[in-house]
Amino acid sequence: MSDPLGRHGTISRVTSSLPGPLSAAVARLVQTLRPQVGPGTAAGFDEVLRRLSAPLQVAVAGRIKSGKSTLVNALIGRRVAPVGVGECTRLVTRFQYGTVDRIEVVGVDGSRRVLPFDADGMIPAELDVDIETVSHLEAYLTNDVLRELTVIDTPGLGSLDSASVARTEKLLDQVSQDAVAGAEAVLYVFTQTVRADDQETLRAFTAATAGRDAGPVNAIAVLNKADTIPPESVAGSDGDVWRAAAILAGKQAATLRPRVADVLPVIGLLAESAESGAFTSADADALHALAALDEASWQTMLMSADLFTTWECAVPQATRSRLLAKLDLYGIGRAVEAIHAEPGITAGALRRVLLDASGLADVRSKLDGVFRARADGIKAAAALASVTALAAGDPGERRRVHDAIEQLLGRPEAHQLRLLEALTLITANAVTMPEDLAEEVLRVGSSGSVPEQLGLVGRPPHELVAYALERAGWWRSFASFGATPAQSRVAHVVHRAYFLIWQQLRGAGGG
Ligand SMILES: Nc1nc2c(ncn2[C@@H]2O[C@H](COP(=O)(O)OP(=O)(O)OP(=O)(O)O)[C@@H](O)[C@H]2O)c(=O)[nH]1
Ligand SMILES: [Mg+2]
Repeated sequence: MSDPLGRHGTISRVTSSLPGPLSAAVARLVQTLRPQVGPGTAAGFDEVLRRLSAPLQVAVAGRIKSGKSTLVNALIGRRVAPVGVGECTRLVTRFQYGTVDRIEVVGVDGSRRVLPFDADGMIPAELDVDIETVSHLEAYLTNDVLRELTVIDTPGLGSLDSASVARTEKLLDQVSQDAVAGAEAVLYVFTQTVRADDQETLRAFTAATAGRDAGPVNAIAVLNKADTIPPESVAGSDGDVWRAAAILAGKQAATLRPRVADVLPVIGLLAESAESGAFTSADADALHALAALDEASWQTMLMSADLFTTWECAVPQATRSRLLAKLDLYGIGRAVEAIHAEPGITAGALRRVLLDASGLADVRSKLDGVFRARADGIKAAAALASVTALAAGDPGERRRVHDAIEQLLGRPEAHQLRLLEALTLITANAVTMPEDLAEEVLRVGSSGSVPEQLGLVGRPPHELVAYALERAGWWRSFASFGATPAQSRVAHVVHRAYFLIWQQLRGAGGG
């Protein structure tokens, strides 16, 4: 059955483009409720419906100059987001799929004006209008990545000396909350050290975007600019930059979990240059010329960017500056190493080496695994949160929405949404649990694969069945004895999750 959560065809116009059955069920709920609410709430509902059928919206967030726009370009595979300086880096830009490439400047008054790309095909760094009158930019691109993800590039959050959530929210207010309000997932960009207040920023940002907290289901972080980490500063790195980055990323993940699913090291600059066509055969030729230098000169040049550009050598300084801007020292070093290992290497193969060195492939597969694969649940949960918020002002509407949602969540097929809700309560610390139990809830709630949910990957089916049943029983007794009322609500949800898993496994012939 293509529509497992309800009647066929009732909202086929909307469901045809929905990411899955949970979103379809929520869309149906919203449509059923729509005639029963006032015009203001109804308009909000229409927006929720529109968002449900749009691609998953991922905001790229982080501190100022952490490399967010560079990473956006790498992901889209085109240098289109302005990088470095210019007023457009202070604006929210939404990159979405469109059949004709275009940029629109959206005014705070809702007006829209088409803006031409600059000569390099990028969003111009400066607008010829008063920036105060601009809400955000919308870029439509014919691009396969954007068919399934809308990417929202955000201006960097400044340093928050007092870790004040209120200030962060104010900052976001200035840069148009509207444009990021639809974000359903977050890709958080860090550089070398997670400062204590970054956790606050993460919380503030997600609170101000989706109106929900970030968690392992809808947030991923990257440790960007991995190439700039001095490996000697990281114990266990053996002088290797990438190993140092992996170690730091692992530590950050431990600090940030469960607010993010994972922290992955990446070199956004290399990824951008390799993926966007910025790395040219002329660049490859210049690298070949550098590879021919004597070893002593070469080692000296690699010591700093200044030495690299000013040292006497046959390659013109302007060419060296260009390489530095595209690859930085680490990328240049890696490319020259590759040429030494294989003198006949082609420009295409060299680009491949740089792409592999960037770590982008892992980021992409994480995005796929965490966001795309779960877009249905993420979008449905975000929509329910929006609907609840929209109806909160009117007691009658609030009750009707609440009852309808309860009815929906009571159905076995929609239980995943209840689980996502429980997960959010725990990651946001709204309900505290002993650590091992919290871990278990996270495991059950943040994966779509039964063996992963049970923590029994690779085990035989009968073990899975027995374990699901045992844990179902355990959580039921915990819910009744020993749990606080808040814990008990979560425990009932977890109990039912195990029970449904057990039923599903038995149905599949596992027991
Ligand atoms: N070495 C190195 N430089 C990088 C990397 N990623 C980005 N950069 C550089 O960092 C600078 C800032 O990059 P942006 O992408 O503009 O950063 P941003 O976070 O979008 O900045 P704002 O939007 O102004 O907050 C640029 O000069 C990039 O070339 C990286 O992985 N390694
Ligand atoms: Mg930027």
